[in-house]
This record gives sequence, structure tokens and C-alpha cells, in this order.
Amino acid sequence: LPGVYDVSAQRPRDVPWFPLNIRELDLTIDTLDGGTALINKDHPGFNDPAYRDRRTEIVSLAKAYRHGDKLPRIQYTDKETATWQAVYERLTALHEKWACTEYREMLPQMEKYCGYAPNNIPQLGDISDFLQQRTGFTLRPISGLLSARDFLNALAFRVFYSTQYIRHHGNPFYTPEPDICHELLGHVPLFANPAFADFSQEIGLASLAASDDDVAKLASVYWFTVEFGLLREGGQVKAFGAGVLSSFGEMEWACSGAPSQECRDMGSMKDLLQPELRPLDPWEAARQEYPITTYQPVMFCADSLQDAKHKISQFCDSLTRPFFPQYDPLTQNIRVTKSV
Ligand code: NLE
Ligand code: FE2
Repeated sequence: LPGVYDVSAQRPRDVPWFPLNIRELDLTIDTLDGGTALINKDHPGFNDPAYRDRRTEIVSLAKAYRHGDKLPRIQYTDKETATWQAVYERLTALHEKWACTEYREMLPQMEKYCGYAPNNIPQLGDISDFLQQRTGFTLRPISGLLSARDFLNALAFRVFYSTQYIRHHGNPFYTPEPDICHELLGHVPLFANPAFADFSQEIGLASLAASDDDVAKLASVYWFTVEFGLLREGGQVKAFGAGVLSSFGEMEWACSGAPSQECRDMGSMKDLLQPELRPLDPWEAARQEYPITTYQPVMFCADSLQDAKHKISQFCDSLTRPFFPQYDPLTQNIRVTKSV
């Protein structure tokens, strides 16, 4: 409601700016790339004007979105649905083998309540309503890659920024950028898991007013867990990271122990035979460098989702904080208690 909460009335603060109310997420919608994501000469969509126009169309809806609006419903074309179908069918077969139990348990519910099906790209609004009732998470449309600070800050409010366009049909099984397949088949099912939702919010709270250095560390820990995390289940390596779960190529790369040449080519890993798997150590993950346009050469493997959650909590607690922010879900405000 305009006037009730005036987002433009910002008072100066002596820590890095962060949103104090969920409505202030409207101030953090600028992406690093102006909504083009990684479209460059190597992108399969670079020389496809029809694809680029469609991206612009979907992205402009995300740019116009403000807190409280209805999430845009997209009428996906047959061509887009065919890309989704190829990804969906190939991924769901692999998930049987290589997705962690917590993920596999959730998928039937996504099919039942959110419109997940091979021939239908689900709508963000339906998913957001479902998640809200399960864990209090909601989705917010975004045009492309956000800064780590803005992206992580939103998790404190149990808000997850989600792209809505789909990857190019030229390479459906791996893309370096987020797209609707990555969000829906990678991230969304685990946000319906209460323990996972709690720990995502914890990372978000730790990022509020954090120094640039600590935000970079948190982003790296996030990358090696929520995006590319692995865990062991009965001696087998399974995926819980969304970037692995949404990519046919990277899932085989990470979990099979012997990725095929076809799969390695897909992620530009012609020379490396397989990733180096290390036991999860957030302090080490915080310092580990990573590429964003190829498969991950180094990956971290937790003992379980609980283990990852526990270690990341300890890591968040170890950061020096100016104060301890808490989220009040009734008012959707951050409450700040000064540390001594
Ligand atoms: N590589 C992932 C995929 O193909 O689905 C997307 C990663 C986004 C960080
Ligand atoms: Fe992601």
C-alpha cells in the first residue's frame, strides 16, 4: 500500500545498506547484467533474435514486478515447452539415481500441487503459494543475475528470487545461467523442506549488513552447498545442490564417478576426467575459487543434509557481526539486537 510503508524514506545507517522490511526488496532489483544474464558470443542464444526477443519480453515483466503484485503468468510457447519436456524427462530419470532423498520425496508433491509435468511449465505463482503454506518461502521474479548481497539478503525474508525465462533449446542439458528449469527442478523442491528452508534463511540473516568480505564468503559457501552441494547416502554420492539437480550433464559429472565424454563436452570439461570431491568444510569452501560457466572442478560432499546445515550454522555464527538480526514474520520486518 503506497504511503503505509514509504520505501524511499531511507535514513542513513552506519553499516552496509540492507532491507529492513520485505517491501524494501523493491529497491534491490537491479541485476548485474541488466537482465541479459550471460548472453555473450558463446551463449547458444546469442545469434537467435527470436530467443532474445522472448527473453526481453519475459524479463520486462520481472523488472516491472513490485512487492504485493500478482506473480506474472507466462503463456509458454510449444517450443519452450518442448525444451522443458526434454529437460524434465531426462532429469527425472537421473534424479531416481542421484538426487538426495529429501529432494526425491518432494517431487510427487510438486506434481500434485504445483503443475509439475513433462508437458507443462509450472507457474511461479502456483509454486509460491504452495511454498508459502509449507515453509513460508515465497518466490519473486527476477530478470537475471543479482549481486550476491541482494540475493542473499532476500533469503532472510524467506524470499527466493527466481528467473522465469527458459534456456535455449540448443543445449538443454547444461546452461551457465539460471533459468526456469534450474529454479524449478533445482531449487524449488528443497525449499518445501522445513530444515532446508530454515538454513537458507539463516544464510540470509547472516548476510544482512555483513562486510563485503563476509558476503563474498557466504556467497561461496552458498555456491558449494545450495548450488553445487553433494552428500553421501549409504556410501553413494548424491546431489542436493540446485545447479547439479537441474543439469543432466553436471549430475553425471558429479555423481557417476565416471562421466562420459559426451557429458564432459557438454560442460566444457574435455580434459578433466572428473571433479575433485572434498569433505564439506565451509571455511575451506568460503575461500575456494570456482568457475561459473563450466562444470565445477572442485566439489564438496557433506555427510548428510543435516551435516551441511549444522556446519553452515557454525560457519555463520563464526562471522563477526555488528548485531544479530531476526525476522518477524508477522510484520515482515527485520528486528535488530545490538551485540555487545
Ligand atoms: N548449470 C545449471 C543448469 O544447467 O541447470 C544452472 C546453474 C545456475 C547457477
Ligand atoms: Fe541457483
